Amino acid sequence: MVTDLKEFAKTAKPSVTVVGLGGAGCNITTWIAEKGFVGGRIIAVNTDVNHLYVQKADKAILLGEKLCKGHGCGGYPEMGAQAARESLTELRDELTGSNLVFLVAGLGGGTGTGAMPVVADLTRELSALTIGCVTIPFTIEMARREKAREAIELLAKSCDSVVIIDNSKLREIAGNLPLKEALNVANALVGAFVKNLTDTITQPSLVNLDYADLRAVMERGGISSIGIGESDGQNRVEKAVAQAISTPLLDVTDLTSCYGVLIHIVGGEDLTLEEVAVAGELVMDKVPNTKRIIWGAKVDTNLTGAVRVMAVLTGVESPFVSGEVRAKKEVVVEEPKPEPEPIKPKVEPPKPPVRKVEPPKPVIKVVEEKKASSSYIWITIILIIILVLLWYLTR
Ligand SMILES: Nc1nc2c(ncn2[C@@H]2O[C@H](COP(=O)(O)OP(=O)(O)OP(=O)(O)O)[C@@H](O)[C@H]2O)c(=O)[nH]1
Ligand SMILES: [Mg+2]
Repeated sequence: MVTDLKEFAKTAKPSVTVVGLGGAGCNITTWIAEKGFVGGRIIAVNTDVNHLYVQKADKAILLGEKLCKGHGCGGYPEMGAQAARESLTELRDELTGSNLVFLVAGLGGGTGTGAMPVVADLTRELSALTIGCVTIPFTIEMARREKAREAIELLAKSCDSVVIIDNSKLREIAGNLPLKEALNVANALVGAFVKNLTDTITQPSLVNLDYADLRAVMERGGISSIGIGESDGQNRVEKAVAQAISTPLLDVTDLTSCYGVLIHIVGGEDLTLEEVAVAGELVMDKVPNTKRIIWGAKVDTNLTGAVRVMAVLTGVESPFVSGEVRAKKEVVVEEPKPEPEPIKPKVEPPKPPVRKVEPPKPVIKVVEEKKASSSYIWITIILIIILVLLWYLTR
């Protein structure tokens, strides 16, 4: 009987596939492969052959060989979509039988951005729970962000959930890092999300996540935002949860009205079940309007003394996706125009208004001069009268 159950457990395990699409997507799947990925398969997919052949994966697929000739898509998502359609048979062969598919990419280029919606349509057709995991470019990459926004509109329709990390939000958790290091932080975040989730579903963990539970939270979950927090010492769980909830890696309009919440906790060997339960309750307090909450926990011996909490909020509304961010940007672009005006007064003051007042002075002088000249006349007249009187008396 026990043997039967063991056999059954093996076949009942969900089949997980992680697909890295484009340059960033493949960098992330290579990060996962290097950390050791035992719960599923990794497929690296790119139109750029030079980047593809150095990746670590169970399978590599060169997308759109005829269309792109192994040179990439040069930032054109339409070309990425076309390349994916060209390779659809190969993709279908590799993905058939998967229950859970993570599609991973950095949005903003051509291959990942264009190919992901096409591959998502395929995996949904194959009845796999399809979770898109994407990063969106930094705020300074304006044109790329707009491409990313358009792709998310498509992904929201074709994926069950799209977990989004805004590269610009990384500063809040990682500080002002050089670009390459910031991208590595993003890769590690997306990679950890995929790996932790897969581990808790497929490997024995402190608290296992059930594939059916995951499906209940992520299926038709729409846009999802992740928050992470880490702490040690006293009240480490409270502090880690507070941090995870207060710094979502995608701006959300209203945190409290999300559709579902997935909490994942990693701690050292000292992590207790009590702490796991407390973390769940604390998150529930912060998002009171959701009933769909699931959590999993695992022990990582490298983390003794500390806990790391990851909260995934599904079905959120984001100003980035709804276009409010774009609208704000337009205002920002227009704002500088009136700016030169306030500078004018600063330039003008040197015109001394005091000097303008000075000209009346000559008028005053003229009046004084006139007064002086009339008194001279009177003195002369008086002198003449005195002289006449003297002359008369001395005669
Ligand atoms: N998270 C992350 N983002 C990256 C990485 N490398 C590049 N990016 C960003 O991801 C976006 C897409 O870049 P790539 O993945 O190189 O583009 P691609 O999908 O290969 O598309 P093409 O090269 O145009 O065919 C850009 O905005 C990059 O700035 C990376 O290693 N990690
Ligand atoms: Mg590329």
